Amino acid sequence: MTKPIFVLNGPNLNMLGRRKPEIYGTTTLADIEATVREHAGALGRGIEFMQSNHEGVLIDEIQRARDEASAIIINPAAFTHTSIAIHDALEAAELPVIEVHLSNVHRREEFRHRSYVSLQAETVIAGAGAYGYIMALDYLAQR
Ligand code: CA2
Repeated sequence: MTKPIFVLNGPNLNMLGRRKPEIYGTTTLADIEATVREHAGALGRGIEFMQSNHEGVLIDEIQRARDEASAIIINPAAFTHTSIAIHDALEAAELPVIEVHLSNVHRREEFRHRSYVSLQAETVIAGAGAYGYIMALDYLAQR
């Protein structure tokens, strides 16, 4: 049986839909999970979906993915711009990595323009909102 795709979400994404709708929209993370799960099912794939505010917890999941996942879709949130540890964990995972951002980080503050994660990502999707996760699934399905 095909291993699931891990869909990992970083700090503060649990606040989606509750604040900053002008940047991140009104969709909650639970809404995104339901949509992603349904779309993955239609593609005949399973997912494991999680969010953490803690860098080490995300790294533990990336390490688990190495054995238990077929690919990683990750929105590392602010850790995108800071975390060499997440970069190193993704490198060690040796899996296809798709980096997703809800907002177009390149149209925002300078500090969001650098991504350590992109060095390990096969594909980067930014600015498509929650649909970016669906694009990531479709990309993996046709890969
Ligand atoms: O655009 C994205 O998906 C980001 O990864 C979101 C991160 C941000 O630090 C990245 O630069 C780009 C922030 C997620 C925080 O989400 C919130 C949602 C609602 C209210 C407050 C924060």
